[in-house]
Amino acid sequence: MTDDWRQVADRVRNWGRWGADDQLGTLNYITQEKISSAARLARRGVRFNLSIPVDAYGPQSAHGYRRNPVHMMTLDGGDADMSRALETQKTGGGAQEAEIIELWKGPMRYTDDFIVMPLQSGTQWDGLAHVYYDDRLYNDHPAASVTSAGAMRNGIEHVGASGGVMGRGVLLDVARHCGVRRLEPDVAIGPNLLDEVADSQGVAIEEGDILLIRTGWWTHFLDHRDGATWQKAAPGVSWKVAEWLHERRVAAIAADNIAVERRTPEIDNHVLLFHMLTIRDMGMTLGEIWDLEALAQDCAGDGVYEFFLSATPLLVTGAVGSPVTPVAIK
Ligand code: UVW
Repeated sequence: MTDDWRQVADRVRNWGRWGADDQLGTLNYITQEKISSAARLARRGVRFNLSIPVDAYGPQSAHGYRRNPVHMMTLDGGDADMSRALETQKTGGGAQEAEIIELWKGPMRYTDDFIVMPLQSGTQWDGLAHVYYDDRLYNDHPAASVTSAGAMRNGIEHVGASGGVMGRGVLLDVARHCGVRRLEPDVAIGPNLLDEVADSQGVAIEEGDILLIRTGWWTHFLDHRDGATWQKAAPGVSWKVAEWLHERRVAAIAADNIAVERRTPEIDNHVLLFHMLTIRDMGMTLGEIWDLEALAQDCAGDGVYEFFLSATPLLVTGAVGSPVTPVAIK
């Protein structure tokens, strides 16, 4: 039934659950106690950086409004003589030019750079202002509260300002459980399969967990460097997993694909249904394009699928998402 999902939406909707002013959603499940017990999961002190590289060679190529990051130098090692050049040229640059000349009078030299990137281009969190339907965002705010000056409600900065995202991370390695390097294109992972993977890994999902789902799909990008196919054919979770997460009071979910969920719609004309239910109804942030390969290898080696996870977004005021460098510590 094409409208079944609306009944699920009614059941999983968390609006008002943490108050009318709440802008954190299911991250509220991560309590102080949860963080303190999660810290004890860093037993061996081994770290796994779950970010893909931030550079021009990432997976963005499917649509024009998302490009790979552009990194540019504003001062490089060849600029060592800049103060002399500025003094000679007398370009009339005013106070700023005078300051540069002053800074470079002694032997100290430095380099500087900047980056231009869509916040959604690489390893990221989708914030609670990122997705809406029927004109409403999480906690019943109008879509128009995301203005040309940024999100007036549900901006990603509230996540960072709250202390950030950290706690017990649990990896469900679906690809390994299915005995494949990566799932086939367009596979939808349902709740039963997630239960099966958790059982076979001997790990229980607890309230406040940050769940990482490995489809193995990142290896498709590494093998082919074809962002368009990687995005469009991505396997991922089924929209039915939203209610499963809701029942378990999971705090957040992330995956090694473009959208956590299967990219092609399971119901005609309902693209990104899981996004609608999780971000807009439940108030759950989604982590996308995470590289779970090295972590998964280690978990398969020692059979331990839980760890301390730290993944705090940037405090970009009014942003609807943020790049992140998630780190898992076992
Ligand atoms: C959409 O595709 C709408 O967003 P994202 O890829 O950030 O989940």
